[in-house]
Amino acid sequence: MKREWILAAAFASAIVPAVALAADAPLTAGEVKKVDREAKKLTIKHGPIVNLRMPPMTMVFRVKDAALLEGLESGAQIRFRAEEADGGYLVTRLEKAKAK
Ligand SMILES: [Cu+2]
Repeated sequence: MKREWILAAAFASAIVPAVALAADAPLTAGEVKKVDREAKKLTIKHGPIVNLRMPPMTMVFRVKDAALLEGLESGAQIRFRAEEADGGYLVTRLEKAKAK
């Protein structure tokens, strides 16, 4: 019984962080610098992106779906999720940050 418990604890501590990173990484805060609806691209000044191990910077992302750009203007504060795809970075989730 005790041995099983130790194994379970070891398993959980090894697995949970990886799963949390993949599925449930926190959204990254950012400020929209430029919206290119035609090319489905977004320039974002972003904070650290945990799942991509990326430090804060301003860069261009492609967006998965043009609908993510709806009602978005430069200067907007957002929270977003980005993933690596096809040699670039793709925004897969985006929401407007709550007004301060
Ligand atoms: Cu970046």
